[in-house]
Amino acid sequence: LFTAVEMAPRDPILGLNEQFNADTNPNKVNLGVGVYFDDNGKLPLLQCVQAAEKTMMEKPTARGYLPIDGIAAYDAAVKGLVFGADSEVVKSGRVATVQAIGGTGGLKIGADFLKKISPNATVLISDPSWENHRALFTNAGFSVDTYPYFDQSANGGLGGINFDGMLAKLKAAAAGTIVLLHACCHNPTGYDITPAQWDQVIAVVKERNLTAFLDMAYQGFGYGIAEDGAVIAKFVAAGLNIFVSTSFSKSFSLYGERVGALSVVGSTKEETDRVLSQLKIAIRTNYSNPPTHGGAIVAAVLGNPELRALWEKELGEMRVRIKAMRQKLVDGLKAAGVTKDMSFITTQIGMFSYSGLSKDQMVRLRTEFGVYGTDTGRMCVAALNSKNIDYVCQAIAKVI
Ligand code: PLP
Ligand code: TYF
Repeated sequence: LFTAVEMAPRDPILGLNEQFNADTNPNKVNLGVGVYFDDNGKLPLLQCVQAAEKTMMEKPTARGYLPIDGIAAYDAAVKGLVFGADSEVVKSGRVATVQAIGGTGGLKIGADFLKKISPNATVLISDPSWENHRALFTNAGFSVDTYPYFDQSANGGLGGINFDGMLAKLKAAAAGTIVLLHACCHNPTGYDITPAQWDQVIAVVKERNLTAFLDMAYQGFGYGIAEDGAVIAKFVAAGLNIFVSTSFSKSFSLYGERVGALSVVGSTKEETDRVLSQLKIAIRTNYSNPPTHGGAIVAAVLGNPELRALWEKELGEMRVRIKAMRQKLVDGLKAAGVTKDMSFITTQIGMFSYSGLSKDQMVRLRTEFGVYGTDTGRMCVAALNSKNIDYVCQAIAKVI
């Protein structure tokens, strides 16, 4: 049965983790995987999460099956975060939100539903994108192509967004094409388009009758919850039927709990109810219904004004710390003798920086210094801290 089974390639990012764990260099630094660590290099357990769990443990509940679409209070809270609780689109019942197994689960449920209603559509992802985007939509049966996004030759070789190329590709796309967009904090580059550029993208999506699928894995890591959500409101204001996947892996530091969601905007409540019924079929045929614990934590935090304020404070601290590390990286590289202008690192946003380093340089960083980033030059700046920053700057300076 298995004689012809080929060995699958390792996930390039998760594979790096294994290599990092096996590295005996005492100074090693993992800037590979997109995970936020605090200034002590520890994965945080947020206070708001601890408080919610404490209350939950004081009144333990039995673990029956959840509804197929998850905890109702959770889904309502997601709608509030993504669209605004008082928004017309939510109040009129035009948003179908289902709890999902992480942001990945939200993408997969959306992909399976789309395959049913638009079986021949092509999916366009950014070049480059989170590699799982391609794999996931390919696995759901779509052919996946890319739109230009990052251009290393832009800004005199420092790198930047090829917006003209992106827009031209979208303009040339066939009606019905599914366009996967990073709502904020683009992974892997760290470059987001401007609000004015979003307006142009939205105009093309509308004019060409494309289907926008917004991946929102980092809401709150750009400029704030509401600020990062503003792009969604723009799509809604344009009257578009959109898909939005949400992840709380990073924003609640709940990676292993697998808490996410998918939201779909319909044209009327009646249409949205039909869409919801189909999303439930997709869930049922994948894993029946979601797990309880992570969703219950997020619902408890978002449903309690004090805990919600605490969460926004803690999320804000993560955001501010990442920005401070970006500045320290720029300053540290300069102090370490790098003459190239690296200030683009502070114009990038979110957890990642496309550093512009070559594959050879990234391999040297890893093998000679134990500093792990991806071969593409991506570094997770959210894993830098006041203890490892100098070492990382020295190492980068030596390979540049
Ligand atoms: N989308 C993007 C752009 C991501 O970077 C990630 C990161 O993990 C995900 C989706 C998946 O999120 P989750 O871990 O919640 O499945
Ligand atoms: O891009 C990252 O590093 C994160 C984590 O298959 C991740 O999004 C990486 C690879 C993967 C799943 C999650």
